[in-house]
Amino acid sequence: MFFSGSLTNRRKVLYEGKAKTIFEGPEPGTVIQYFKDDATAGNGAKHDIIAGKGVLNNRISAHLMTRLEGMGIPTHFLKCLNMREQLIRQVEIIPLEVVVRNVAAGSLVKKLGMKEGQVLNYPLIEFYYKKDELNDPMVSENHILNMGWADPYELEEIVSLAWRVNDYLSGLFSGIGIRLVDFKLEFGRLYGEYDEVYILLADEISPDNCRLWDEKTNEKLDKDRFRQDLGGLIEAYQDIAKRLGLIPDSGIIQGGNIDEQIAASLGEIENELAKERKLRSINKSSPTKPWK
Ligand code: ADP
Ligand code: AIR
Ligand code: ASP
Repeated sequence: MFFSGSLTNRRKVLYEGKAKTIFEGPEPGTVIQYFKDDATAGNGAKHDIIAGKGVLNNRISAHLMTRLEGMGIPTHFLKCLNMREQLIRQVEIIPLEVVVRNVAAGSLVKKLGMKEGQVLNYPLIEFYYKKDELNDPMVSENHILNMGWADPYELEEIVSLAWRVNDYLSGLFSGIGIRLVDFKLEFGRLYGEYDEVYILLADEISPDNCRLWDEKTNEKLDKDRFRQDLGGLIEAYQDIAKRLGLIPDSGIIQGGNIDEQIAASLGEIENELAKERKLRSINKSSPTKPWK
């Protein structure tokens, strides 16, 4: 049996999202993030269930958040509980989607008539107001301050963290033959003992919210495979997991259902996970990280 047993059956749902469910956590200040197999696009207009997607996103996001944390970027991630769930710090989500782009694609191409694949002169940051009813409209820094979605200090911190995430992840993906075209981040507020605010990277970082192209072939290895009906989404996500070293090169272990196959393959590198946890506990004891 590959699953340590879902903890979520007995827990209260705090929020039912399109791709994830947030459950009450075991301790105050924590919640459980459950990764579903639902794939949506166009704010839910297009929907499908893609078996195994949640397992892969849970693992990929846990890995990337751990690596970012290792670089001193504060994140909400605490630990993986099982193949679909992770324990995270509960934060007050800042209602912004922070998009960083290195290469023109997606809505930038549509909006400005650029050629897909055109390398930008330098990375571009964009903000969208996170509001499904309004279709997440693009907003300026001025809107953010004017509406009070974040204060100037918070915004400065968000921008600085977004650049650092881009620098680090661009290098990490380049090392495995992948171009980080663009991605979307969410941030949240964690209140300290004296009501001081720490900004943490929240939500997920996975092929659901990054555009990842093979450096040599430009093959799309992300959710655009679903958005553009290209097929082969799971194979693409598995390729990312494999290149990140989360699935052995020999591939997915056969037998059982797709969850079990992916879980078994990921289980083979349990040692690596243990190493990551050790790294995290060292980081946690660091006095330079007051949010821990
Ligand atoms: P959506 O809300 O767009 O349908 P998801 O299906 O990904 O998105 O749902 C996950 C929800 O959980 C998102 O609304 C996200 O803002 C929120 N969230 C992510 N991380 C945290 C966190 N650490 N604390 C509280 N909420 C979070
Ligand atoms: N994104 C934006 N909203 C939801 C998501 N997942 C991500 C996309 C893409 C980047 O933000 O996955 O990586 C820019 O998206 P777009 O559609 O504005 O080009
Ligand atoms: N996340 C949005 C949706 O689920 C937009 C997208 O990813 O295309 O509809």
